Amino acid sequence: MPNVEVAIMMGSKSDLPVMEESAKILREFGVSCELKVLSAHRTPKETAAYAEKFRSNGGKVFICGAGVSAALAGFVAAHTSLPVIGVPIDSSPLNGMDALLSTAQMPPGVPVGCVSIGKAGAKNAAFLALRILGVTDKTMAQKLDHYTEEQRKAALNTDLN
Ligand code: RP5
Repeated sequence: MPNVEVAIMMGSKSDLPVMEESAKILREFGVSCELKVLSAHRTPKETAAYAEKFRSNGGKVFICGAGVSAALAGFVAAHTSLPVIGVPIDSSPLNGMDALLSTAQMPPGVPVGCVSIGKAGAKNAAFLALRILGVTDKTMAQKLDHYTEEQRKAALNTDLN
């Protein structure tokens, strides 16, 4: 079995319908990923241990989705120097605005790349992870160029009549 390159973490199983959008895209591009329920608030010790160990197991990028007062991405970023992408989840009465601010507003020196709220954000988290992998993986960079070209052609071929 190949090493897991991208960890997809989420604060609760209730986040899965959003976060599986990241997994679908990574798998389409042939990237091994692992989905885990781990929470900054509910399982802090296990979350820290996972974040600290991931690099030594061959891991390269974290994608972290959480809702409400979303500490997960920031908490993981505090326990690794690998890139961390945060997906704010719209699971609260504030429709994810609380998670957006708590994911994005990190103190200097502990970066989280925050994408947009919900499924669109989860998809872009995967594309951003692929671009990070593409910095050193030429084949991945070519696959992404091909995808961009296909998107361009599809947009230009849109028939509205
Ligand atoms: C957050 O609380 C989770 O990321 C989830 O978005 C939200 C609600 O969790 P559950 O009560 O559904 O487990 O920590």
